[in-house]
Amino acid sequence: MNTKQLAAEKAVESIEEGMIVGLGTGSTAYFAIRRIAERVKEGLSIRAVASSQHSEDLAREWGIPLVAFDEIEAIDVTIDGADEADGEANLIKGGGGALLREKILAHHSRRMIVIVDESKRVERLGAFPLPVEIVPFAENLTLRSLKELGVEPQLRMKEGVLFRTDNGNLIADCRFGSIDDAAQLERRLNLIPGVVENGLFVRMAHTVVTGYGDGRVTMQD
Ligand code: DER
Repeated sequence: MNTKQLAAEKAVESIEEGMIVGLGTGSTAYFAIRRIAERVKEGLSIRAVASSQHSEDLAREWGIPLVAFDEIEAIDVTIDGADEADGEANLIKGGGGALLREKILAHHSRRMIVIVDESKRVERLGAFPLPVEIVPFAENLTLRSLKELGVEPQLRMKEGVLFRTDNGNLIADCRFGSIDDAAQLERRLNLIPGVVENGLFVRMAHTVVTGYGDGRVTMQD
């Protein structure tokens, strides 16, 4: 079993009967969704909401019951991956381009469980370029505001064209390098008109599950 699958399947053990479950996005979340579908087939009764069209499609394909957002008050547990996780469970997310919907699910979740392999565990956030979601309107001006923070934002491309999120927005990947104060940076970014959201998840994760190459898996609350 690979390290992402190790972490994912350990996290899915936390799902209980009757829960509303938030489905993350990415290759690690893929294993969690697959294991959730197995448990549903074994009789687990849950309903799910998805953080991306791709994850929603997987849930439908694999038979996980979905529920509309306007039918729920909150999410009991969200299981999602990350690009980086520091010792305080602060995260950089958005490598898969789903950060806005992922952050919405995380915010409304009683418990957010992050699933990573050991390569994602860092002392300090920032080696991974920070994804920033911006609206496709006057984006050159928004990019200029980002540059004033000392970075060279790169609009994300996919198959030779500008990448669009499920929300029709653009992603600017910003190499801040080592981030000293993630909370302050998150606030500064979101104050820029044109910035919709960014990939800093500060004090949002309750549990980090890590899979290691030697077969170990740890769960830190
Ligand atoms: O886009 C995201 O935030 C994803 O969770 C992502 O960053 C983690 O993706 P991975 O599990 O494919 O490494």
